[in-house]
Amino acid sequence: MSKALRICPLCEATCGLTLTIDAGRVTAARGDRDDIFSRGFICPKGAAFPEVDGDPDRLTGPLVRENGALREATWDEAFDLIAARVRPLVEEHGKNAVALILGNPNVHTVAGALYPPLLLRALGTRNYYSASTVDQMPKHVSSGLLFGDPFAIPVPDLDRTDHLLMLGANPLDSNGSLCTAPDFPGKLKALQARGGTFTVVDPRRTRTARLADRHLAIRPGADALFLAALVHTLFAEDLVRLGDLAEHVDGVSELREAVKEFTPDTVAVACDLDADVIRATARELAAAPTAAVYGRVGSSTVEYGTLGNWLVDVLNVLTGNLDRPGGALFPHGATAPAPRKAGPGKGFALGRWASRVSGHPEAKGELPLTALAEEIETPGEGRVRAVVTIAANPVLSAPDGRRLDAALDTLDFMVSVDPYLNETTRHADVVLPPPPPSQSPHFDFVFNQFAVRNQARYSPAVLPLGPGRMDECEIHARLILAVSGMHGAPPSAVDDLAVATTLAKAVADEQSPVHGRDPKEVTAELIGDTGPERRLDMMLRLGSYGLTLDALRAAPHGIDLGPLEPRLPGVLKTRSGRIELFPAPVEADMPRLRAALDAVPAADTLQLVGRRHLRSNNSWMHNIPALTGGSNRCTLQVHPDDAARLGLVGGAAARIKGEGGELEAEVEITEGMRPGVVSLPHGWGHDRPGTRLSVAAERPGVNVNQLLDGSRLDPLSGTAVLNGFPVHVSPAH
Ligand SMILES: Nc1nc2c(c(=O)[nH]1)N[C@H]1C(S)=C(S)[C@@H](COP(=O)(O)OP(=O)(O)OC[C@H]3O[C@@H](n4cnc5c(=O)[nH]c(N)nc54)[C@H](O)[C@@H]3O)O[C@H]1N2
Ligand SMILES: Nc1nc2c(c(=O)[nH]1)N[C@H]1C(S)=C(S)[C@@H](COP(=O)(O)OP(=O)(O)OC[C@H]3O[C@@H](n4cnc5c(=O)[nH]c(N)nc54)[C@H](O)[C@@H]3O)O[C@H]1N2
Ligand code: SF4
Ligand SMILES: [Mo]
Repeated sequence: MSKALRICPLCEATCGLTLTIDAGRVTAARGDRDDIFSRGFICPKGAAFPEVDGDPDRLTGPLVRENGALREATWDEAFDLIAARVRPLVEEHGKNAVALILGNPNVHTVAGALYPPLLLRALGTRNYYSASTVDQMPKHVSSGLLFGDPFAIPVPDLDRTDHLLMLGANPLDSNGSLCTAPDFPGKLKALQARGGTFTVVDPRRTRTARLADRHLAIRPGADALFLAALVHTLFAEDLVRLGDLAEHVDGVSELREAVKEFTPDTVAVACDLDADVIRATARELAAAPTAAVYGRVGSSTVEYGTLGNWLVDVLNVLTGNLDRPGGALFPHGATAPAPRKAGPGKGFALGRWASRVSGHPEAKGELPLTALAEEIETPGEGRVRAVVTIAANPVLSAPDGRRLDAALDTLDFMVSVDPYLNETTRHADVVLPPPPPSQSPHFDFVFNQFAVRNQARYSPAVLPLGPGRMDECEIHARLILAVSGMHGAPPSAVDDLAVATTLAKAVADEQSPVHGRDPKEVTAELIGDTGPERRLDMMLRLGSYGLTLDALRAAPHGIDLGPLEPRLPGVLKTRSGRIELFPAPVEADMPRLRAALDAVPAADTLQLVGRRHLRSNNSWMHNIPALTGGSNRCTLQVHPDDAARLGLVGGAAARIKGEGGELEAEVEITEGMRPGVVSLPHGWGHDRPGTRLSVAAERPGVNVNQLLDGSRLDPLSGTAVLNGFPVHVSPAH
């Protein structure tokens, strides 16, 4: 028996785990008390790491389709088939004939951070989709417009703030998102213990809302109106205090004009909040010595997602809290390049191209996931004929899964990099399964950039690759070679090319620590046993902390790089070199928000919102007995008044009807729901044939996204509306 350290890849909190290894298997997981960031915190998902890792339904080797059925194959057979099928398709129908779809776990793997950008470049397709357009794309667009960089996302300084205003987030169940903070619940309690307060805005009385000092049960979809009224109040009551930010901000007076009609009184009906409560919220925010406004999924996947996300940071700016300790700061990850010199940047462009069928503008190079089905179905030049999915299950995670399910069935060719045969990957012609996390190294390229403390931790693989296994980095590298006409070249060629390209730029960059040096000489200094390790080493060396892979290896519990620090104006890449507080695309979307002032949901409909459960993660953890026991979780939560009015009985089935279809789910009556709102979680609906999810199939649940037809989205970001959409509910007979 031995112990090994491993960063948990199961949510954004990135806790350090101590794993027990026995007879070549992981048998137990505990929180690593010496981890410099998570200090021993663990949740039930992390504790179930051994079961997640050892799930017998995980695929053990590649599958290829032959005569309509998937069969086991060798890695060579699998990549030979990809090379033989993809190039001819591209040559005949053009680059856009292949679509790339990236799912959530790519941000939780080394492979997912290092290779998809290269794969996208190799494919050269505009048909690029990801989980971002069912999640946080509004934040990227907002940051792109405000700061010129879609990845410049400020996070609340949880450890030091005096006041937190949190919208559409439930970190007691999700453990936080775009705010990497192991033990988020503990940090909220510590905030209160030091005399601070926090407010939760959520139509449900969540566990987080119950802990909060104030809970505002807003009407779903109304966050942007509420936030606009807070901005209005700051101006009206002379509470705007830019402080040191003043010299970096443009557009304050235009903004003031734009929010003129969004008074607390005018938004009160649409938000269903008392105008005095809105004013009090604004005053509290302004009065706090330091404060941060933070919004997540429930304020992102809504009709006015980009405007809401923009207003969150507008409030951080107007209260002088952006970029100051205790406010909302820009983290600086260990592999982020050294800051550039202040001054005008390239800016952020939206809508550089549009989707073929519906003309949806691109955002950050992506098209809306909700538009994928029509791009496969609709004949004509540029039609999607082949799909590559990596760690994605859009049949359950995107609107109208039945339509996408049917569309995937018509493809000429499909490849999935995924450990499971699930609702999406069952359509693939080739499935390339990565090894379980215990056999993969880990580094949080993405989440370090959203962490509440700057730090760096590296976990080498805790177990050697099992027989017939291929590291996920090698899978990605071989896939890139297979689709780019370099099939058969060594996978190291991909890493070598990535290093050469990066260093060529770095030596020419005056801000880089390797400026002016010979790239060959820098390359020779890189250490690491594998291509991805050398790339990590390179990125650490190009970062600001002078770190190397050796330094990380010598500190198995991590290296603390200190609290977040002010980074303005270095992070700004807008054309003006300043914070553009009222950007043109936002201005153009304001009339839509004005129209919402008078919009109140139809009396005979309910509004549906989602929710998350601590023991689950999107669609892919319903196959783990340790995480799925107990009562049914895929229930429709209903307020007692609505249940009485509609004749719904707890424990009995309800019929839910939406624009995209109908479902039946068990009713759960709870005071925690806002009247007029019902909640059904996502990621369920594991009842399709041809999957290999034996545990999940026993209690399949229903796919909430079938209630949507895919037509509702936030126009600026292409993000699907998954919260606050209309449904009809009745007893099922
Ligand atoms: N246990 C667990 N953890 C997870 C995940 C999981 O599935 N399970 N998923 C991970 C992923 S991919 C993500 S993105 C994060 C998400 O993390 P969070 O953003 O914290 O997501 P949720 O827990 O879904 O909380 C969203 C809240 O928004 C509320 N809401 C719905 N509509 C509205 C609205 O219009 N306005 C407001 N103000 N609130 C609204 C919902 O009631 C819900 O409580 O969690 C991650 N962590
Ligand atoms: N109605 C509604 N819909 C939602 C949401 C909601 O709140 N409400 N939330 C949305 C959000 S925030 C998100 S992020 C999306 C998620 O949408 P997706 O990313 O499409 O869904 P996941 O369930 O996270 O699927 C992850 C896939 O990755 C695979 N996987 C797991 N580990 C690995 C690995 O190490 N390597 C590889 N290659 N694959 C792996 C799993 O088997 C699974 O197939 O769902 C969105 N959909
Ligand atoms: S909070 Fe997230 S990272 Fe931490 S143990 Fe749980 S699932 Fe893993
Ligand atoms: Mo997500």
